[in-house]
Amino acid sequence: MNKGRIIKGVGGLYYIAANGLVYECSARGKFRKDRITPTTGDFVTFTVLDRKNRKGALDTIEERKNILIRPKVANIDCAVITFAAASPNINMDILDRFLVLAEERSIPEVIICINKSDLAQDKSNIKKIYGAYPVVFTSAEENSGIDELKGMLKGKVSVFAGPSGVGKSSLINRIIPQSNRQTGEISRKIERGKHTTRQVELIDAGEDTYIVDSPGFTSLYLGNLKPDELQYFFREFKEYIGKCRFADCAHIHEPDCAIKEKVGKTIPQERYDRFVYLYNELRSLK
Ligand SMILES: Nc1nc2c(ncn2[C@@H]2O[C@H](COP(=O)(O)OP(=O)(O)OP(=O)(O)O)[C@@H](O)[C@H]2O)c(=O)[nH]1
Ligand SMILES: [Mg+2]
Ligand SMILES: [Zn+2]
Repeated sequence: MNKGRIIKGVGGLYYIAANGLVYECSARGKFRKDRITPTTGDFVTFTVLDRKNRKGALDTIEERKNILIRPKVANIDCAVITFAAASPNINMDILDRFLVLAEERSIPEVIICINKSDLAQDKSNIKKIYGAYPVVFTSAEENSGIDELKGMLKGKVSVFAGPSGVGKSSLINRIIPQSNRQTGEISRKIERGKHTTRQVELIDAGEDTYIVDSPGFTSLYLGNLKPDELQYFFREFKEYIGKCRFADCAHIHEPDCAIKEKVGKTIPQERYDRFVYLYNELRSLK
């Protein structure tokens, strides 16, 4: 029995990386019976059936620590939420929603990456507002900030996510030159023409480091979230939750609210305002 990790799945075959080699494996029938679909990122055990041609059979899947739906990938260590300093401009609404989703999905690390820093200075105070997260400025065009970003991803599985055209694939090409990701308008045209599910792949960056590219999105819905859960997904609130006068404090209008007391101090006003906005949105959806 061997241990490995699924790096991609194509037409019922799974490519499993183990000890520096990749094995092509078919899944044994029991997964279908248990309604478990092997997913990119899964830690698995498998049996080698043909050592020379590196073929095998997938036996078991370890319990997942987290899973994303789009792109469908499991056991992520890090999400790199990518925006452009300009063209397109930073969309704070999408940024805030994505941060909430990343926390809700239990992704241990979240990095905010502002690409295209060759086009504009940061006028958005990103570092001040989002000080709870590491922020890195890059230019895939000028090859700046790439080493810093690469250093932050070492030894992890990281998913690049963010709006279309911000330079996710361009950054991945800089970090892993041999990855040859499609970039620019061509990639989007091809994408729109496709109706099949996209292939999700862990791209090997060496040294136990993997990167997942994903197609851009234009909006994000927090659909299934309950309004009262939202507070747990604002990292800035964490140490104050449970310290309000009322145990069920919503941190909106209540007196002696430990969160509101910190707004403008350790909790940036902008983040609190966004919490109130999203809280009201979730309530109106109920
Ligand atoms: N000026 C400048 N342009 C960049 C930079 N990075 C990427 N671009 C350009 O921006 C365009 C979009 O880049 P992509 O890498 O395809 O963007 P993406 O985020 O992968 O887009 P989707 O795959 O559609 O989600 C391309 O024309 C790139 O050449 C940068 O740092 N500076
Ligand atoms: Mg892309
Ligand atoms: Zn409160």
